[in-house]
Amino acid sequence: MAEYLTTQGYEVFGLVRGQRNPRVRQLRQLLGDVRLIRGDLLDQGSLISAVERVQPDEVYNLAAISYVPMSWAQAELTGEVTGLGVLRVLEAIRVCSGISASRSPGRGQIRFYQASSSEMFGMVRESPQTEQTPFHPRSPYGVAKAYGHFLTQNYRESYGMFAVSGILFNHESPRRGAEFVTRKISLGVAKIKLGYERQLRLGNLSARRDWGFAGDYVCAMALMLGQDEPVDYVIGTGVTHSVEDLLDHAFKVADLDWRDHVVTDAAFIRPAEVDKLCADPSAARDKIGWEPKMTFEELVGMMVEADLELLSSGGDRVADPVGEPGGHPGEHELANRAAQERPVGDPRHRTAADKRRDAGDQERGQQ
Ligand code: F7E
Repeated sequence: MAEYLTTQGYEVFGLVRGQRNPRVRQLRQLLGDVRLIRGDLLDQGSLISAVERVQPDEVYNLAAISYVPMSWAQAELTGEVTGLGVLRVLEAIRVCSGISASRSPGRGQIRFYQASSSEMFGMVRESPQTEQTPFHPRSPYGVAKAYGHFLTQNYRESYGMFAVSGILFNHESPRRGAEFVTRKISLGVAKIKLGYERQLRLGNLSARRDWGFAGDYVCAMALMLGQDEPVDYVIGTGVTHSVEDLLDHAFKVADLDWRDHVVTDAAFIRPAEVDKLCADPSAARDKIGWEPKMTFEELVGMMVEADLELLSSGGDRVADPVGEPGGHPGEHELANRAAQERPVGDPRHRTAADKRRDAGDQERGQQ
């Protein structure tokens, strides 16, 4: 997002939380032009100071605990950051702009964008999902996003603020964190192809998602803030694929067959799953002229190629170039817990190739 806004001539400020945040160095390498200021979604005062200091024309709230399984492990924190964090940003804008129930914003008001999520649709009432589809979130993350969504709408209606939500479906790129399934698979393919690993352990392979390219989606966010009226839009491709489809494409890019390497592991099955999501982005196309450019196949190809290149060139940060090495602690904690609970020799650890090898061993043993 910051990269796109910089190319559009914006002066971009990024909020950084904590002391010695390990992402700062990586951010500076990637986006030298972005000016970093301190602030935390858990701290109202810091947000007011940040808005006062920067005096922004536009505020994009993309911050969240965004890894869905983490939201069960730390449900309260997810509510605080992903849900109440939206309230704190809106309040900072409202207070700094001097808006109250009796005083509406004037011209040149700060425009606010909230990153709402297709996870709010959860157990879907209809397919594809539009701006009118009711929400039925299936995780603490989805519930927190629904709170932020309705609050953004409420500040628009209560105070006349230019506040909009983009209901974005899964958006991916080679910069995606290694805990999310697209990147986990592209990295997995690269590691297997280059001989670092033989297996890739995944959860529910039949889940279906509407996966698009993040680079296309950032244009939609900026477009939404550039309109005369604040309106919420669904942003997605309108095409859905299963995790199995994703595996098919990703492994084919490296001339591999996923059935030889993928193990289903109960550690990655969620307490409540969102089975299928598919966007109807026709309102965004008709009203603001937004359309995705990159296809699913191109996206998967790009991600696998990027990870093959990263690992072949000795990239030591194999997990996440803009995140924490080793992926998300939440995922590893869940995986480790399940692995500890599982007996040694559990068949869920075995790939199709392992089973074929075992069958061969058995046959040889019997001869
Ligand atoms: O899972 C299944 C998993 O973690 C996609 C976030 O950006 O998009 C993202 O949420 C699907 C799920 O993304 C593994 O069960 C199978 O059905 O990549 P994901 P997500 O949960 O859809 C929405 C729009 C957001 O707002 C979120 O912030 O893939 N799956 N096996 C797996 N998923 C993961 N992570 N790891 C697996 O091993």
